[in-house]
Amino acid sequence: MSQKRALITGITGQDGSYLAEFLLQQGYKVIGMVRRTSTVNFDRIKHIQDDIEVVQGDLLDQSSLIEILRDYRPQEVYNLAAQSFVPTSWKQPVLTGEFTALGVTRILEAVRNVDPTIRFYQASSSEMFGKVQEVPQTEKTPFYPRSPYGVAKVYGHWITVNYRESYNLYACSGILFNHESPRRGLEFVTHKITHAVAKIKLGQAKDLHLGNLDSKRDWGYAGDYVRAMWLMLQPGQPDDYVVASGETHSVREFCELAFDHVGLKWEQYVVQDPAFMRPAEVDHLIGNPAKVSQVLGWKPSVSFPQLVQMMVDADLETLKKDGA
Ligand code: NAP
Ligand code: G4F
Repeated sequence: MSQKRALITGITGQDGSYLAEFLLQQGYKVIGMVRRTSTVNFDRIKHIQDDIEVVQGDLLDQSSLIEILRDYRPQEVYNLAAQSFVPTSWKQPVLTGEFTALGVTRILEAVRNVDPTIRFYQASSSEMFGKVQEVPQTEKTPFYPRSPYGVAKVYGHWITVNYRESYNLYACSGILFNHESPRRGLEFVTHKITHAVAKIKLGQAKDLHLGNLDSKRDWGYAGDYVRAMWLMLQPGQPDDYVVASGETHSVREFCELAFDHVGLKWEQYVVQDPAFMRPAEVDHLIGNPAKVSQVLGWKPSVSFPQLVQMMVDADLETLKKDGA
């Protein structure tokens, strides 16, 4: 049997790097789309760079997407590229819409025109639930996004559903709740906390400024979540799935566990700072993963406390290495 080929947009991101590793383990040829920058930033994929093919393309440029599909003929496309930081979406709402919303149509159009048998995964988000209409959230919960990012993701979700229904594409939308790892961008709250905890422990920082400590998220481990993406594209019916841990924790609880892990008391270091408050907040996310568990057999392997400890330990190790 010939080797399967998968294209990942956003391969330089957190999820792209874990998905690429996972697909390589499954025996895939992995093609990663990266946008042109003046200096390359392959930190998250440098350990697998020799095993994957990196190609230039941009979700803003339709012809680059068509050309990549024509040249590499993947059987699976994972659309992970996006402007993914919620606060930036208020500062750059139009750009966020171009990448995160219209970018999905551009790649779906490329799939439809080049090879409609391609199986397509869209990285949708629990941010679409926003001001939640029910608790916990399922595939049937109505959306009420609270940021330009959330609004753009709702568009990306519905255009994926629409192309599945209009053109019979094998297109799936994974509604993923927050998933984290040592590779998470430093601006996201989990990595911001664990990085600061490690710095404070090593005497390199004095405090940690955060926004809303009461906000709650359903946090899981990114390495587990990319497995769910792949499962959605394996033989069966194309559909949409909520992927979540089914637990929710506050930012305050995350701080408590992270500081506890290094023997410190979070109250002595955390400062609430209005600069990190959002114009509109998503207060209470908790997903129900029953469908993905029953239909695809997906289960997470890393618990919330294990995730926090893994991230603190990784930051301590990196900072110690950098200092040595
Ligand atoms: P991330 O670390 O921010 O990575 C985003 C990726 O998209 C990067 O590789 C980035 O490239 C690329 N990108 C941005 N704009 C692009 C463009 N115009 N053309 C081509 N590539 C572009 O995000 P992540 O955490 O891995 O998340 C992956 C996807 O899942 C995103 O769509 C995100 O919105 C969605 N999602 C994430 C979570 C989560 O908790 N992590 C939950 C639900 C949904 P550069 O390296 O060049 O910036
Ligand atoms: O870590 P966050 O920035 O992630 P957020 O906004 O939930 O978005 C992430 O998860 C989504 C899935 O639901 C993805 F779609 C999206 O792409 C991204 O990966 O913030 C989490 C919570 C928020 O309620 C925020 O207000 O933490 C609160 N928070 C409190 N202090 C903070 C801070 N967030 C950040 N980034 N920085 C703070 O200082």
